[in-house]
Amino acid sequence: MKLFSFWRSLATYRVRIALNLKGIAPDEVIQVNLMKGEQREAAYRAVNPMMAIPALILDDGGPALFESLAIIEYLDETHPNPPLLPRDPRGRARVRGLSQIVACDSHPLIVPRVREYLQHDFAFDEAAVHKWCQHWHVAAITALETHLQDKATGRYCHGDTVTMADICLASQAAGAKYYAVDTTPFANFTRIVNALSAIDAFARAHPMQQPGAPVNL
Ligand SMILES: N[C@@H](CCC(=O)N[C@@H](CS)C(=O)NCC(=O)O)C(=O)O
Repeated sequence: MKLFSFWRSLATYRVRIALNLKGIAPDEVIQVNLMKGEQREAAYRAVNPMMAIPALILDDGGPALFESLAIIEYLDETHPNPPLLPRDPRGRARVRGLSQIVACDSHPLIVPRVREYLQHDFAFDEAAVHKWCQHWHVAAITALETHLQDKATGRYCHGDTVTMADICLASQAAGAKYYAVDTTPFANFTRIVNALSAIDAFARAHPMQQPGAPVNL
C-alpha cells in the first residue's frame, strides 16, 4: 500500500487518522510537496488527475483510490473494526453529513489551487487570502457547532465512539489553526477536538507530527 501525503494536507490527515484507527501502516508514504506544486507534475497527475492528495495505491497495484471520504469508507468496508459509521441509516446520514460539511463544503474553498487562483487571477494579497480562509472556516465551524448541540452528540460527534465525522472535525480544527481562527466560542467543537487530540491514532496523524512539518506554524 502506498499513500501520497504531505504534512500540511488536511485531506491526507483524514486518511492518516483512518489508517491509524484501523491499524494499517502503508508500506510507503510518498511525499507530494504542495508548496512546490508537485501535485501538478505529470507523474502525480497520472496518479490523481485532480492533482490533489491523498491518493492510495492498494496492494493489487490497480488505479489509486482518491478523495479522502471515499478512501475512508473503503477502509471501513474492508477493515470493519473499529467501525467509522454507525449501524443505523439515520446515524450514517448524520455522520456523512457532518463529514461532508468539512470535506465538501468548507475544505475545497481553502486548498492551494483556490488560494493561488485568488492571488494570481484576482490580485488577492496574503492578508486577503488569510481573511478568505478564516471566513470559510468560521462558516463551517458555526454550522458544525449548531449540529453538535443535537442530542445525538456524545463524547464525540455522534455518540461515544469515534466516527468519520470526528476524523473530519479534527481536520477542520487543524485547518483553523493554520489561519489563527479562534475556536473557543464553539464549545462543543472545542470539547470534542480536545478529546480527539488525546487519542493516539489522531495524535500520530497530526500534520505537525509529519516529516517536513515546521516546528511552529
Ligand atoms: N476533496 C478532496 C480534497 C483533496 C485536496 O484538495 N487536497 C489538497 C490538500 S489538503 C490538495 O492536494 N490540493 C492541491 C491543490 O489545491 O493544488 C479530498 O477530500 O480528498
